Amino acid sequence: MTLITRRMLVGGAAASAGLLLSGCDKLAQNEQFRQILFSGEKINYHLQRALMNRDALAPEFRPDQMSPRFRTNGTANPGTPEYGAMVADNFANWRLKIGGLVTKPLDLSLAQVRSMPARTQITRHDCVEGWSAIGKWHGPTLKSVLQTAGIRPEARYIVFTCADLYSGANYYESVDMVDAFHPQTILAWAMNDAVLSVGHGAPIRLRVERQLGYKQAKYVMAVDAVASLAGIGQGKGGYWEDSIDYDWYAGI
Ligand SMILES: Nc1nc2c(c(=O)[nH]1)N[C@H]1C(S)=C(S)[C@@H](COP(=O)(O)O)O[C@H]1N2
Ligand SMILES: [Mo]
Repeated sequence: MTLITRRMLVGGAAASAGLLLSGCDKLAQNEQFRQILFSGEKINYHLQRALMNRDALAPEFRPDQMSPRFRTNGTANPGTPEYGAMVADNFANWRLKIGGLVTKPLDLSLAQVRSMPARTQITRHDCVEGWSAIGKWHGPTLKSVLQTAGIRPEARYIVFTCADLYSGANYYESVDMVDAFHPQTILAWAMNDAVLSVGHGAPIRLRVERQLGYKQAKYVMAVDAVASLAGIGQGKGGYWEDSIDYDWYAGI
């Protein structure tokens, strides 16, 4: 599969070099072409980076297009005593820690996160398991939070550590700085005009709208800027990437 796809890609790219050079943006926007090109191979990240404008916005929808039902997936409640205690007091003692390669580490209360200037966006969530849903998300941009903390130049990735455990290890995810600073990347504390529910990741979850569902980390407890993903989990940048070899870059 990988070999065939690579051959197809290399052959295709060589054969249509002129086409790629002249109209790669248009081609990359063509849905069928994108599906062939970005069909889940490891090569996908580099190609996608080269061919697509990573700052482009994900489609946003009208309120009447919102899904009547937005299912939960993966963890629907971390179920640990620590998390249970936080739910019991409405996250009054919850703290979001922003650390790693920053000049000014932050320790934010939920009230502080909720008082930051926020973005609202209605987007489609696409899960690899074959379902999608359109929902409304609201929260500060990750960019504004990171700028408050002062990102150091060595930082290359942002790692999100979550409250839920899988076989004793925290669910985690990571993005590069392009996605971290993307205008639609937010730390959502509200969904569909209500405070984020436990099922959907209370009190905050990541929305990184140009990527697939498993990148949308729920129950975020810590946000760390790092120079490398080596030594975090099994080094592949996320729980599913480590455990069942999902692509780290899950661009859509
Ligand atoms: N902490 C955490 N985040 C997670 C998951 C999880 O199990 N734990 N599952 C992921 C997957 S596979 C999907 S599709 C979405 C589901 O988000 P939802 O429950 O709000 O629909 O969350 C993602 N983020
Ligand atoms: Mo998913």
